[in-house]
Amino acid sequence: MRVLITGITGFVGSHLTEFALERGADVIGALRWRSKTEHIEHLRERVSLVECDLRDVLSVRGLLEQARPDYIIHLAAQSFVAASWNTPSETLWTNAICQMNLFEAMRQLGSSARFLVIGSSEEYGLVHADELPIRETNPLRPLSPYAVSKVTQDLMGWQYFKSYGMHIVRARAFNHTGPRRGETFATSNFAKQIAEMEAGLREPVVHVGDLKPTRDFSDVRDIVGGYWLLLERGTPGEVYNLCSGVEWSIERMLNFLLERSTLSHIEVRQDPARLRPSDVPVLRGSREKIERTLGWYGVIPLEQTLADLLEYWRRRTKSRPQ
Ligand code: A2R
Repeated sequence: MRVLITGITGFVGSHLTEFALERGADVIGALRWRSKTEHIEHLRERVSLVECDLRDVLSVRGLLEQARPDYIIHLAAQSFVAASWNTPSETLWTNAICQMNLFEAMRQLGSSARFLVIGSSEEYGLVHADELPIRETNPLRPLSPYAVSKVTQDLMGWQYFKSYGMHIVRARAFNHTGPRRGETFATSNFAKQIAEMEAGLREPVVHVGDLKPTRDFSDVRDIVGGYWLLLERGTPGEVYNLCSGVEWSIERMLNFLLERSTLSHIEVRQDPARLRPSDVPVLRGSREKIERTLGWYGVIPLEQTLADLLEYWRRRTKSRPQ
C-alpha cells in the first residue's frame, strides 16, 4: 500500500504519517524546499520525501509519476481561518488550485488512486440553533475566505467524482488539536503562552481573542484514524463529518489549561487584533453517519488532548535555546 500525503510536514500530516507507518503503509510525502520539517524529523528515515509545490502543475505531475500512490490524502493547505482574512486570494488559490492540479494530473496519468478531500466544519459557517447538531445535509453558509476555499475543495471533489468516476471521498473535519498544533491556533497559542509564563519568559498575562464561540473538538490522533478509515471504506462521492458531537467554548478550554498551570494567577486580557470580522458562534456536529456506516468515533477525551498539548509546549519551551 503506497500512500501519498500532501502537507506531510504540517500538524495533521505528521500524525497521519505515524498512523500510516504503524499500519505498514509505504509513505510518500510531498513537501516544499522551504517547508519546516521539525514535526517529521523522527520519521524521516521511514518515509520518502518528494519536493513539490502543488500550485505548479508540472511539479504535481512529476510528484504523481514518482509516487504512484494507491491512496492520496490531500492535507496541504493554507489552513488558518484567521490568516485567510488578510490573504483571501492566496488562500483560495492555494486550497482550490493545488487540489485541482492533483485531480488533473491524476486524470492525465490515468491514476485510479483513492483520494481524500479534506473539508472543514467551517464550510457550514452560519448555523441556526434549530440545525444543531450539524449533519452533512445542512446548508453550507461559509463565513470566511478559508471556509469558501474549503467549500470549493469539497464541491470540486464531488464534481470530479461525478464527471469522471474518480474514487474521491470527502471529509468535513470539525476542530482538532493536540501536540504539534501550530501556535496560531487558539488552544495551542494559549498552551504556548502558559508554558512560556511558567518558564519565566513572559509576564503572567494570557492574550486572547473572542472566548465565547463554541466548537466541537476532537483529538488529532482520532481524526487521522477517521481519515484512514474513509480511504479504506468510505463510499466514493459521499461526504462525512468527523467530530465528537460535544461542544466546548473557547473560554472553557482556556480555563482548563489555566487550571493545569503551575502558576497561581494568570491575568486574561482580550486583544482586539485577535478578533475576526465575522466568526461562527456555534459549531457542533453530528457524527451519526460515519459512526453508523463505518463505526468511527473518537476515543481520546478533550481533557487528555489539552493536557498533552500543554506538555508538548512545556517540552518545546525547555528545549528552546534561551
Ligand atoms: O507551507 P509549508 O511548505 O510548510 O507546507 C505546508 C503545506 N502546503 C503546501 N505544500 C505544497 N505546496 C503548497 N503550495 C503548499 N501550501 C501549503 O500544507 C504544510 O506542510 C501543510 C499545512 O500544514 P498545517 O498548516 O499544519 O495544516 P494542518 O493543520 O496539518 O491541516 C491539514 C488539513 C488542511 O487541509 C486544513 O485546511 C485542514 O486540515 O483543517
